[in-house]
Amino acid sequence: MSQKHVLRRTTLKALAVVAALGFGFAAPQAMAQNKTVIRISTPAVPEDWHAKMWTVFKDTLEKSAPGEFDVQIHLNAALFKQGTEPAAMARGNLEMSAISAQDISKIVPEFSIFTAGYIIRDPDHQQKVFNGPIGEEVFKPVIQKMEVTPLATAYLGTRQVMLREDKNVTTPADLKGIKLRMPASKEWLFLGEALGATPTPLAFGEVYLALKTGTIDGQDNPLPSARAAKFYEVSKTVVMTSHLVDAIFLSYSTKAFNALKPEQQKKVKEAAQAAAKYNNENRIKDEKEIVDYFKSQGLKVVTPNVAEFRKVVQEKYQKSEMANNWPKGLLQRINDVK
Ligand code: KDO
Repeated sequence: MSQKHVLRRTTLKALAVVAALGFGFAAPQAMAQNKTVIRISTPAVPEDWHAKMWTVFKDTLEKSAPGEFDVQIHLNAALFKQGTEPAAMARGNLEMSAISAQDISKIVPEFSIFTAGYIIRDPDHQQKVFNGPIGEEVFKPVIQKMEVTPLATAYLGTRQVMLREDKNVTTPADLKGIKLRMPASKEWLFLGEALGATPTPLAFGEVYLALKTGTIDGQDNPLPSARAAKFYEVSKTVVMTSHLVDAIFLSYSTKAFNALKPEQQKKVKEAAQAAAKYNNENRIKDEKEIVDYFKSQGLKVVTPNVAEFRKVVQEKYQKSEMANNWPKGLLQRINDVK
């Protein structure tokens, strides 16, 4: 073979490699460009139902809208710190998250009615309230003022108090002086105070260590979340206060949602509802069996005087500044939902 020939073949080979490489890089980029990216951030730990539900969301959407979306799930508050998700969504840095009533109340004060203890009776009551006319009405200012669009209501569970020491608790008076960790916002801290404790703000991800070292005396969470985050390993008592039938709202950045085609909006909403349904069913089932699990782990499970807790907590809320923001008649309407 002549030198000229060898050179030509080498050049052709090199061109082929460059072309292949070029394609290699270009193809995924083009794919990503065609897909709408949905970034999801949540402080939920992987074993918890409201973390797993996002995989249901992703799978459902992949089936109903194949190749249209690139759903990216970030657990453990790895992308955004707990409580900062709504602002990130409003700025367009995040498409989805499951936000709390406490997050919403910061911008929509009338929503604080749903942060009050002993208002929502049970998961069924919660779903009826948020999926009915009340939900439609209270979500309107959320969409307008917060620029996030709630798509489905997930039952986070019924919150119970857990303590690192062995203690008998009957009434709120027994929680006096207890450093009870609450998420860091004034609505959460008020709930801790209403329960009779000394509320201490801390992010969810820091609770395990704080219980272990004794920086805090206890925390409140639904029991499935306490199991998923292994809080039972560093607790001795569960007090079944059942003080908050908690919800989180699977929400989409309004700007990003409005940029979707109507049929995509419908599919995204359906996927969010499928995710919430998966979470709700599993969590409700879990809550029925979980007390036995905690007992098997050596924890003492105490049933306090719930009627007394309810009375004390409700009185504190009724007298609070927060209650001034509650729309007239809404409490009665919530109570009337059967
Ligand atoms: C918590 O920090 O106690 C809490 O239960 C508050 C909820 O609103 C929600 O943020 C939840 O944590 C996280 O999703 C972790 O389970």
